[in-house]
Amino acid sequence: MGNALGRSRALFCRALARIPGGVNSPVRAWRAVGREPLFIDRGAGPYVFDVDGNRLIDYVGSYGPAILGHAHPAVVAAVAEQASRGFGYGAPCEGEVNLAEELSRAIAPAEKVRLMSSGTEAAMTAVRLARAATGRSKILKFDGCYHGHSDGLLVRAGSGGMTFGVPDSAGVPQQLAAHTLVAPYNRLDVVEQCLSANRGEVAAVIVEPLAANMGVVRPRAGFLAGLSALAHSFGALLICDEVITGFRLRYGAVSEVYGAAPDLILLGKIIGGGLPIGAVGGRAELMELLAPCGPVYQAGTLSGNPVCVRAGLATLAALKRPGVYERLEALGAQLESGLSQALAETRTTGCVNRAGSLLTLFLGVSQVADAEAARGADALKFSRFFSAMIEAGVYLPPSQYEALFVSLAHSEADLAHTIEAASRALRVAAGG
Ligand code: KE4
Repeated sequence: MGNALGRSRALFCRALARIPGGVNSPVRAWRAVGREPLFIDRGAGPYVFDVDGNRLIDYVGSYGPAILGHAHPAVVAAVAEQASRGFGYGAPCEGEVNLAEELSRAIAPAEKVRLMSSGTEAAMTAVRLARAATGRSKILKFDGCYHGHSDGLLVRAGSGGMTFGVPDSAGVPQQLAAHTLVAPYNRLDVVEQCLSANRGEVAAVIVEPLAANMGVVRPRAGFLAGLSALAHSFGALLICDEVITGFRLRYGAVSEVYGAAPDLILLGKIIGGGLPIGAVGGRAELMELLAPCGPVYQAGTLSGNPVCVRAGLATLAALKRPGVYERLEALGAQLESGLSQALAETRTTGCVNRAGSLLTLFLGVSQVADAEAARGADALKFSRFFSAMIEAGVYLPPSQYEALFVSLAHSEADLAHTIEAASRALRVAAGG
């Protein structure tokens, strides 16, 4: 990066005076990589520009929503047009119906959909629905999976929970955490033991069908199909959290591709095109437990916001075009291959876990199939690697436990630059 970081530094000082940690979401503080964060001024396609004018190839992508790249003209136009008619009315609007219909068309299990403003709300709502539907209290989640920051799900959580080593947040009463069971990802045997030991008490199993909050970890063959069968055999619902994977790997959900039969599906990020959104989808009999038709209360001032749903609809329209997911797969494969080659050339211990345009470069470990293995990664080496990549104009997620997001706007040349920078950065990280 050519320009000094004066403005970012000054803004961070001001931010620290008024915002806890200087950020509105912990991972943005860059504490895991031991640097002060950059303040971003704007995004355009695959790039972000910091407030000091440095251009970086962006693999954070707002942590998933920017699958088209930043400021896609069709999305900007849809947002501007809707905004010109007001920002929200506290009343239903056509866009909400259009988005709900489109999500139901794309995701068969989502016979009905409730929109809200975040993935956290979606997970909270799904858990409440499952508890109401089954009359049970316990939830089984997986170590390293992240489902937002609602109390009961901040147990052995991924994402920031792993980044900051606080998988069990303060402020969550033990009595509440006791309702949350935790099993290692990809371990059906442990799931069966948990469900047997808590027979008749587990309302739902909640899972990221493809984990992306302990870094990317793929489900083993048969894991999700087996999980569905196990959950249902014990009378529990299956909740698939597709806040990241929904419309990321295909036009729809990934659960069904992996053999899962979810009762409820969580969505977010991409379906809002970068504006605040979350959604729960499921069969009508379950979803109609929600107020005003049923006894499960759930609400939100900005749920289904007209501007947000228009951004989502414009994004989905662009993703529906032929060849989109083949392109994302090809870009992801190019980056995976290049990073793997960089590891080999620099004789660095590490591995690349990828699914489509989602990937994580783990350093210091040769294989990662669950959170315990991910915790064995070399976080110090990753922080050195991250810094060297920033200096080379490549903006990775500032944590070993986040995924890189490749967008449709990234070019082969952007990836080639990234791969070349990674070779150099791996040498720097090794102290070479
Ligand atoms: P939000 O409440 O942040 O909209 O969504 C929570 C959530 C739910 N489920 C999954 C699978 C998620 O990945 C997330 C949020 N993802 C993180 C990144 N790993 C958001 C980044 C942040 O917390 O700043």
